[in-house]
Amino acid sequence: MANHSACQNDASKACGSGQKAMEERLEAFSLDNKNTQETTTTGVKVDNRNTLKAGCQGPSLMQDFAFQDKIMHFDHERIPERVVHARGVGAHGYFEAYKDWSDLTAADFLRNPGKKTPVFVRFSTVLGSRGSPDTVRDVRGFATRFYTDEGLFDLVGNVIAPFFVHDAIKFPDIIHSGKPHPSTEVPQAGTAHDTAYDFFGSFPETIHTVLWALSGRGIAKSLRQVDGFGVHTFRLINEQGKSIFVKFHWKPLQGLSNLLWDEAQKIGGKNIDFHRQDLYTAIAKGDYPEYELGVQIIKEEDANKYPYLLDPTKLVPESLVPVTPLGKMTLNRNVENFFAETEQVAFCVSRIVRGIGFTNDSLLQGRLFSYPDTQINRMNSVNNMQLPINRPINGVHNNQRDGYMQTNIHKGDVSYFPNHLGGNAPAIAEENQGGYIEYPEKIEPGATKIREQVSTVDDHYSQAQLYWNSLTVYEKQQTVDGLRFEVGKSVDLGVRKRMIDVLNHVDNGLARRVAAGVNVPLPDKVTDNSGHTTVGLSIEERPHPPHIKTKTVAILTAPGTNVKDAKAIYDFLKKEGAYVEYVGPALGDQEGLEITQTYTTTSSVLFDAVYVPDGSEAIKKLTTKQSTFPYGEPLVFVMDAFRHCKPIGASGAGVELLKLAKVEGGEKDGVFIGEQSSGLLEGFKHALIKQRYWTRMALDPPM
Ligand code: HDD
Repeated sequence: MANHSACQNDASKACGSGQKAMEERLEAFSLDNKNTQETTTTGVKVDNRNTLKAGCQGPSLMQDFAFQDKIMHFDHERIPERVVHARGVGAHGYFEAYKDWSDLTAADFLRNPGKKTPVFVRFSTVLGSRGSPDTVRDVRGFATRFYTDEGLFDLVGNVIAPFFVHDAIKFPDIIHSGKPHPSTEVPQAGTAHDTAYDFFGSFPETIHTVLWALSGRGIAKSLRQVDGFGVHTFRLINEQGKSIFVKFHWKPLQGLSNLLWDEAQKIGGKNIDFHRQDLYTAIAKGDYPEYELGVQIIKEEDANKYPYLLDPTKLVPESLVPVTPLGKMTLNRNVENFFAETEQVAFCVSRIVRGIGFTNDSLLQGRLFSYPDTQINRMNSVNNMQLPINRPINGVHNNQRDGYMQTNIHKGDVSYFPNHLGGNAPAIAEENQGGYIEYPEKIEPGATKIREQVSTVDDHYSQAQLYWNSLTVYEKQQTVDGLRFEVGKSVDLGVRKRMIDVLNHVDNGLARRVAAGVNVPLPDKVTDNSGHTTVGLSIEERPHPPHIKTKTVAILTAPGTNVKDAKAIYDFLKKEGAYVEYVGPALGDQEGLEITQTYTTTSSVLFDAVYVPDGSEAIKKLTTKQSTFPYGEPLVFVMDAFRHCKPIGASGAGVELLKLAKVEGGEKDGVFIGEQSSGLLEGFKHALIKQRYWTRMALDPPM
């Protein structure tokens, strides 16, 4: 039986703080059916295998309470999916500050190095519905809840630094334009259609973010390898009441990576849960993902150096304000129950703790209303914060009462303040008694109520240029390819022309390259590209960690594979922490090799690298068209890996397969060939660290 203990209300009293306490609290609500007998929701033991009928073939009886109990609950099992960010995956973990940051903030979780503050993170795509594929091109959400000893702090960010629009009142417009067409509900989970590009082309403040989403940033390879951004400028306020502006950043210690568009689409068919499984697997195997939390700090007196500071369509370049790392988050526990935790977690931008404050960014201000509102719609009650995943760890005391699904039993008759009857409890927490610190921000003197946008928003193009200019040639090519696909899916010529016009204001070369692919006349130059660049934006230039932990490698085999050669590479990679699988024609034991994937169950897009060991009999089988491989699956495996710029290796007779798959090049191109796998181990490992050999990518000829 579940133990709904005293943790329910005052968790701090009953359970203490920290990740252990958080686990115990969730555990207190967990239910296990082991060694029990079936009951109704009222606890009555029943046999509910058959409905109650008047005779075996007779009419069902209204009085069948066991049937009603079961079916009624089933009928109500779903709650509305999130209107955006419906598809997501969550994990638990903890955050630890690197040092005492009291000079910056009064926030407890940033002032106590060594203290582990529990966190829950949910990654998501934006546009798709709950069952949509993980690898669609989209912005991804990166929402983190800190269960601090001073209440919940929800940092609800994205993996892309800027946002499409600067004013929350435009949010329904952009989302409606990106969602499937209302007439047909097609297409699912992406912006490659007319209405999205109609909006982007008509509202050029979106272009900076559109370029991020169309580059590798929109097709993450792994959620363990994405940056996170708070997007808005926030305030930190210290105990002395001094405030600074900050931009929050998460930087993954696993490095950054992205998929190629061809790869992303194929994975979408082969394994729609690609990102979820990647995260679950790494955590289950103890390869805990880590992300560093940092801030760009802008002193209040320097704010006017960055006139776009409160405009979320812009970022503050890291070349001007570097990121100061504050601490590290480790994700170390998978959820026990997807619905209870990942689905019911109710992130709200307005959940903030002392030492952190909002700014006048109008997108942020609008979000403060939208999130609590949407959670009431999803959970059908203002009491959604009483759900186990949503309860603050430090206990809740106030005079709020009642409402749907109230689970607390409040004592006494006093539910107002001030009160003599209850000794004026709960007492007011002044700012100097641990209460939330309201920063006494000055309001613009003589300001009038006005529905107008701030002038920095009018500069749509300089940061779009900054982003474009900061990409490598290969990243630019991926962005052009992405745009050709997406704009090319717009049937309406006017939509395509307007989009090319917007791109032309960023960079004429970019616009001409895309135009050439979507049947729009090549535009003349209308603007000069400033040529400005900044650091931290390119995925390719981000250093990779010097190990191959969690890298996935397929070893292609068939009966006749040289077992010694295959085992040498397998054992080496496994020892180095990679996730290695033997792929063969059938599952199970194959001459001493344990085959865990077949050429039907998997494909090279699901791996980081491919290796073909020696064994002439096996290679004959893998390369000859026969009933086992009617479409030359092993060759396609290697061809795809080559096309997607992944490391490829082969030893002995395995080299023949590479030749037939038209794999060219040597070690500098990521192709490792030798007599025996044991001679290639270190080289192959370094290729895996490098991840991709972009020089294999076909670039546009100069136009
Ligand atoms: Fe939002 C969900 C991120 C602008 C309204 N948003 C949601 C989630 C993330 C973001 C990560 C999913 C949270 C989860 O995992 O449960 N949203 C952002 C970012 C934005 C942004 C980084 C710009 C900086 N959002 C934004 C605006 C509005 C909303 C301007 C409305 C005015 N967002 C919502 C919402 C959602 C949501 C409707 C849907 C489901 C939910 O809240 O829980 O309230």
